Amino acid sequence: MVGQVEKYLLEKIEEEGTIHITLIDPEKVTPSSASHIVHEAESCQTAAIMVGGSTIVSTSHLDRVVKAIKKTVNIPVILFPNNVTGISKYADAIWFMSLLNSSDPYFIIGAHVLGAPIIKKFGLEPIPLGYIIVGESSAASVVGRAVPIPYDKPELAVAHALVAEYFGMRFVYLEAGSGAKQSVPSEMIRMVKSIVSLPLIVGGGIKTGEQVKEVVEAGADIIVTGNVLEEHEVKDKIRELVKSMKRP
Ligand code: 1GP
Repeated sequence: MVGQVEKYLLEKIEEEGTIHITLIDPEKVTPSSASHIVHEAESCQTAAIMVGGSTIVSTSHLDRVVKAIKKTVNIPVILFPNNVTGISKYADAIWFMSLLNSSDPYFIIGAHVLGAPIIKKFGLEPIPLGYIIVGESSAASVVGRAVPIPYDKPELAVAHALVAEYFGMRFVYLEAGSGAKQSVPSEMIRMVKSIVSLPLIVGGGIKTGEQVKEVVEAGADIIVTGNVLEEHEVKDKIRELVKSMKRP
């Protein structure tokens, strides 16, 4: 069943063409620095907040960060877990994400079996997502034991994204890895978008308005940025990114 947060995302995409989501890596923030970032991000029209990272963080710290974010913003807070430890009862929803190009069944289905009853108990809204890691080796690919899809093999990204669609997942995410030197290539985005009918999320290494424009023109429905907001004055950066989102 499609829940409220998913409905909200789909309506926003329908209205605005492409939307921006701000990613907070709980390992890199305190509750108060996270509050500062999301406050500025919401005022610059980011559509939602995602919370998660590739490496280890204690669930109690995650809880404190999510609570602080929830207290600060009205937009939805969606968990982006790397493992069962990435679940917090204080969020609104969780990407129920399968790492489709992992070579380890734990990241495709295993963690999910452990996490599903917790998600049910906490009343979180699960949003089924096919997660695909592309490009060079990254923290996400190492932790998730993924075989990243080479930048110049867009047809392999299409094949994986089709699996997400045929399995009944409702979003697909092309991930270049946080802080990636090269973001997901336009050709790959374009090819996935033209063949697969799921809403397409793109993230990893997007830092400038110019890059945002390219990703939007290639067909992304959701753009996720994290790193760049930790390195810059948040408001100026998000303004630059969100301003570049309007579809041509
Ligand atoms: C990482 O796609 C996200 O999971 C965002 O990447 O931190 O490079 O913006 P950045």
